[in-house]
Amino acid sequence: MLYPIRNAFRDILEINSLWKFRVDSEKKGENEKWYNDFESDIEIAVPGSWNEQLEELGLLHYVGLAWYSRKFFLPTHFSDKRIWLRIGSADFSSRVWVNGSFAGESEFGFLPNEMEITTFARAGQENLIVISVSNELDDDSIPQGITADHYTNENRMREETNPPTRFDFSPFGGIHRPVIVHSTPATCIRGVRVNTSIANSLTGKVEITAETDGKEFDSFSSELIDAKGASVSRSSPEEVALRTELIVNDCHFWSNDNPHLYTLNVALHKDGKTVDQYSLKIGIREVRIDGDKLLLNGKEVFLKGFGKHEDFAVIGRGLFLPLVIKDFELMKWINANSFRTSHYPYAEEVLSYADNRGILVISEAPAVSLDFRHVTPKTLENHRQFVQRMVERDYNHPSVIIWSIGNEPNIVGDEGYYDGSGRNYWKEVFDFTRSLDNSRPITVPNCTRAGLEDPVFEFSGVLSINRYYGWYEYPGNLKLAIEKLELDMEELHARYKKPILITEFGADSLAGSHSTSLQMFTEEYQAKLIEEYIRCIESKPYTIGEMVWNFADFRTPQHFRRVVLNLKGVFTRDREPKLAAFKLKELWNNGRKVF
Ligand code: GCB
Repeated sequence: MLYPIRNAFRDILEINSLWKFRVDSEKKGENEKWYNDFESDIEIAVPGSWNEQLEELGLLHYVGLAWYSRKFFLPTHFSDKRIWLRIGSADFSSRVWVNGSFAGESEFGFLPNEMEITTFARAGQENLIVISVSNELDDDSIPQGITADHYTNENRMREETNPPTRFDFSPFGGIHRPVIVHSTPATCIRGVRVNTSIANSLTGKVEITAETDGKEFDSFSSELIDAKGASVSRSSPEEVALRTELIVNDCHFWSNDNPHLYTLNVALHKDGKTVDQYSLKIGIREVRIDGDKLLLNGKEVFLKGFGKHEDFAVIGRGLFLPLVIKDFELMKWINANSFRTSHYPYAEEVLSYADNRGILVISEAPAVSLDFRHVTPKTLENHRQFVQRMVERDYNHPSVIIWSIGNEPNIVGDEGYYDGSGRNYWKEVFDFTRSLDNSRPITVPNCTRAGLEDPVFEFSGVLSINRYYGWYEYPGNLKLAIEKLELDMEELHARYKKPILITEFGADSLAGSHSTSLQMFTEEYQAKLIEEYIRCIESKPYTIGEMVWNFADFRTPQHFRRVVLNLKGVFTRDREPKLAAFKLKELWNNGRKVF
């Protein structure tokens, strides 16, 4: 799936800003044909979640259906083109109508919903887009949903959150990423996949595969352009196959220290004329696990970073570019080199920026806290489809070095998970992911409750663990916490002989709260816990990284253990540094291991 671009053959029109909005808690909109437009005097900004924007209308914790509508003028020059509509993400599911005709739907939040609208759209006229968005989830969806009844029936009332979720982040609803109408020629490039490798220390290899729609072409070409605009390698335009290999001499490989990007131009030709062209930035690099090491271009890399969230005041989960810039500046400031897109794929704009800035990314599918007592064949099917779409979307980003295809399965600690059903499930999802991409390691972070018997370890290339000793277990007791952490790491490594990544560890701290003793919730306790974890993690030769939970405080569903936000951020929600941020900056100085 390609990000829309503008060039001599393609155009884009962003349909963001203010949309008309209406809540449909009774789900009557389709019967009443709201897709032909509906009455409302409420407006909402796109991208952005409805929760905090429209809190005063009672939407802070709203889970249900809502409708968006927007009129827009489609320029006349779109008339001889194919026209597409792409919603960067509408969470968690959406249905779309253009000028009253049903155009498409998606059950996959956090990913683009793209559809062809050539037959519905009217160039040179005003058009109407209506989108219904729901943030409801169920047993079949990825992530899975939960209801208040589940908690009661399972006698887990003390775990109940409001709204009920299986995860610890707000189930924000809304259109969260840009809505773009774009055009392509009748015969067009619809997919490009790039595999890069190092032929020798001076030479890079780029294998390109393209997918097209339409038959009106007789050749395909590709060309790599360097930062100065000079051509560094090109295929012969006679190439009919949609597959080609380019060799780059004097190659500048992409790495976190030197995130060198080339522009790849691919084109279709007919009778000697170009009929479509697509361009994207690529980085030439190789990722590999060798024994207990993670290698980038053959050199060991140790991940120092965070689990993050797409979360900010008012805009909620909406893409907010100033925040993307700020977060990357803060990651550079603190000497981090990586982050995990916990617990869902982030906006493509974020990944492109990571490519530019040389920040390494673990891209995650939102199969968070799967409860195997409620997993259905449809859950598995949705999980596979989700991974397929995520891999397709993010494949070409050099920054993406690891796939995480879930997080903390069996957080409820159910025995049934170990009877082979959990293993079969994960085998299938891992095998499937590997069949889509065998160039990157695949992992699933494990939680303490699922234990070291968790079947995800058998299939993971990197063993990822989330540990909260010193917080949820052994609160306030850092000595015991570190002993437990060390035991887990040693046993895990002895059993599986694979590298270990600590994908989560941390403590809540209330900015401004201090103590001279070890006292939970103070900035000192958070900083000390992080420092002790890092000392232990870095003392082990088989660890490949440490990711602090979390980069910034973030909003969660209501629960007695959360004071509005999860406070494990080393930055506050508005990005002010806590004590732990200064500690990390010092510990991560120059990207060297300090212990
Ligand atoms: C976890 C989860 C994460 C939570 C975190 C916490 O294990 O993966 O989503 O936010 O713990 O703070 O409890």
